[in-house]
Amino acid sequence: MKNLLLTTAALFTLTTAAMAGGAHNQSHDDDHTGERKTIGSPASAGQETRTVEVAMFETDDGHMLFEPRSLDIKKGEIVLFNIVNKGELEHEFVLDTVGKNQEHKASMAKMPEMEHDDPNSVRLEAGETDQIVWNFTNGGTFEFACLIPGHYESGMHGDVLVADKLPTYTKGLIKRVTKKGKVTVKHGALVDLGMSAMTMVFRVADDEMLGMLSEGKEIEFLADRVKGKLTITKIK
Ligand SMILES: [Cu+2]
Repeated sequence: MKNLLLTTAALFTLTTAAMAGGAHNQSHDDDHTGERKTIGSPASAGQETRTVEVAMFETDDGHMLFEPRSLDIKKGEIVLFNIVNKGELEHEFVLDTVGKNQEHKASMAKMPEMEHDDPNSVRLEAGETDQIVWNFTNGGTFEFACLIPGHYESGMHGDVLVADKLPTYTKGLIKRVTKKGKVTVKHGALVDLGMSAMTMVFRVADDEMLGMLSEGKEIEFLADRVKGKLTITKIK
């Protein structure tokens, strides 16, 4: 999964990055690939071309999550995020490159009381809501995350794919799940792979995804060939 995303990201980082919002412009625009890229720039309410509702919450089994778990955004879209903290703890929503989130997370670990006030992030007490409006001017794979110590590790992060052409999700019904990480899915046409509707065995990207799958569940998914095996890489 990670490798696949990094490859995808590399394809889209050819554009020279515009200035990002946020207070860290001068210092660390480079991510670990050494290329300059940013997630885009702030915009104002009213300019949005799409609205996305984001919920933050804790689960009974000790996870902390965002809903949706990931996002696909068309390059050039201006997105208004309506963010609500449905949990009992304080949470944040920080939209940035994976590299910058890692840096930011490291400084938060040293100084947990540190609070940012950047246009690409909000920090909300239980029950609070707020908005971010963001212009996704650059293609790539970015991230939203909560960087309060321990929260990222508990599940509070998701991929943001920004691309000219978004992948086509396929609907499927799970017929069988094996412990070895294979799932049998009765699915519609896999448009991007040029395959018609049928029932087929797939690998899954990781254990986290395997845990989300069960017999009889209906999913919308992306699949690709990973190391020669048809693999479910993403679930909506
Ligand atoms: Cu959090």
